[in-house]
Amino acid sequence: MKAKRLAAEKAAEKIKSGMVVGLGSGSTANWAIKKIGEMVKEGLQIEALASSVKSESLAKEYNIPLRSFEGLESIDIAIDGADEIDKNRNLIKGGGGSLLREKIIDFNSKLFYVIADESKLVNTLGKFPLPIEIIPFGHELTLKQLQLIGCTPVIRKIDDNPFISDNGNLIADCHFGIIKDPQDLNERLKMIVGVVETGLFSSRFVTSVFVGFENGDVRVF
Ligand code: A5P
Repeated sequence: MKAKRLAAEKAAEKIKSGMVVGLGSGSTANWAIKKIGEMVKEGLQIEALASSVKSESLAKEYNIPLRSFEGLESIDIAIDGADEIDKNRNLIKGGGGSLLREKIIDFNSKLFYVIADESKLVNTLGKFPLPIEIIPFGHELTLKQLQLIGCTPVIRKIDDNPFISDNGNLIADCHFGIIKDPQDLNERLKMIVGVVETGLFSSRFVTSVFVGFENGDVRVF
């Protein structure tokens, strides 16, 4: 808890007036949204884009000015959590099911800061099942294709009902085991008809990772 908050607040301090800010999703990103809300209250002037319905309502609660994508020139900074971060800064995201909107925002941002506690650091991605957003139509066939690529996909459920993303899609949690080449796997998954997006976020788009520790340290790499 403390570690997530420390990382989130340190990254939020990078935001300057005049910036267009991408708000992440999840418990760590929520700390960033809260901090940004405090900064706005103290006079920070920004416009924000939310990566999920939940983040949008939290931003509204903290009076963070939101904007639409219409006429948007660029996003200056995005701050978002992760489920796994490898030593090269490749990520697995989507534990909360918001991976598609997060990816659109994070990958289109000039600066992308990842925030996490130390529990998210791994040598190699893959212990956390990879979330993949898939179209509901014919999803049984899409799952078969995912199996052929080498994973055991499980349709995410909430109280025995399928979890439905903000975009009306399903999430397949895919157990691959160790992911040796995230870039290659992402490309192969994106070739499957019915796959909308994967939770593999390439290090190429990551500016820095802020890792919080329970002893109060924040490491940036
Ligand atoms: C949301 O879909 C995810 O990508 C989150 O960013 C990720 O699951 C991290 O969540 P926590 O900050 O709650 O651990």
